[in-house]
Amino acid sequence: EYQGIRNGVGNTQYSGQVTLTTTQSGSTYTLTDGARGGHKTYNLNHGTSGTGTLYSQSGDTWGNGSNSDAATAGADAHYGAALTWDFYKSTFGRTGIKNNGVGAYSRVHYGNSYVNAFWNDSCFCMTYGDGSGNAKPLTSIDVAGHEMSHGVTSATANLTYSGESGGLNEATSDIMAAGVEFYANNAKDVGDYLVGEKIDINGNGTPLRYMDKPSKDGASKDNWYSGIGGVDVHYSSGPANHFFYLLSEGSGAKVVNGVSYNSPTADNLPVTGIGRDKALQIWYRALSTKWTSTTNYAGARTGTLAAAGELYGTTSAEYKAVQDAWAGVGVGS
Ligand code: ASN
Ligand code: ZN
Repeated sequence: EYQGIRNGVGNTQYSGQVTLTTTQSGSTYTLTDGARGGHKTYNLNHGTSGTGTLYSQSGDTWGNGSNSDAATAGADAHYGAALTWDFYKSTFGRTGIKNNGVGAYSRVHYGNSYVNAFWNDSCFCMTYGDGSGNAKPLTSIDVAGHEMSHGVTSATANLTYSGESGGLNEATSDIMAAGVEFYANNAKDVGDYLVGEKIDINGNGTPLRYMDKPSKDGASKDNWYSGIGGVDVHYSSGPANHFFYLLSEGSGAKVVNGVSYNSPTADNLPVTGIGRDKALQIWYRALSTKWTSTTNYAGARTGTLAAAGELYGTTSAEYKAVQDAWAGVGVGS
């Protein structure tokens, strides 16, 4: 019987109609991505353990764009995983989370009314809740990119998930999530420096996090201070997210893809952005070749400066922008 890689159709909740890479085996199709290390997508059907069941059906069109069809979340998760794979491959030449060509797997419909998503190194898998109340399913592009990037961080610097290194770990996931969302270039979910804006977790349309001015969420820190290691890693990520925004777009007011930002600096000095593509290269090079599990904010600064020096030279505008952006968030001199 025929067996092979297919281009199916996904009717997603967040990205509209997209192509999904699937696998046909005889008359059955599954959400198995043979073009991306065999990444599979499973339906937990409200369970909280094991894999549930691999999405499997007789046709190759998945979901109806809303949560009324259990395959819609599967389509979004499968698409998000493919985008994340493609982003890392095309941006950094990284093939898979461990850079070994091997896919992971996603699980959707975790538990009941679960308003979160998470990566787990033990199962090497991603899990998404359905949300609750105002909060929609957690299967948006940026959440997929955020969670899978936790796996990349584990496989590289392995930043310990507490203290300042934990904030850098979280920021890495937010930064790469923004990278994935811009890379996707999807008109229904445009690239932005916001995290989780499609989930509506607050019920008023605001995102989970803002990279231009992290304190807009009411809890994240804009700038480094002695003692920031004592706050939740999703808030101590603030200075690093802010650094990345400043390095990419510069300080002050700016509109990107129709979204308005206004990024202040701790030292009230301006930062001239070098563009997101270069900022991503600097961050990834530091993550994958400079940092270790105990890297703190001071170490993040020296690591990104070393990376910028190698990529662009120590007398470059890029190197100076890294210095200025860290000073702009209160790190170093
Ligand atoms: N969604 C959360 C995160 O990836 C789960 C957690 O708290 N680790 O940050
Ligand atoms: Zn995270």
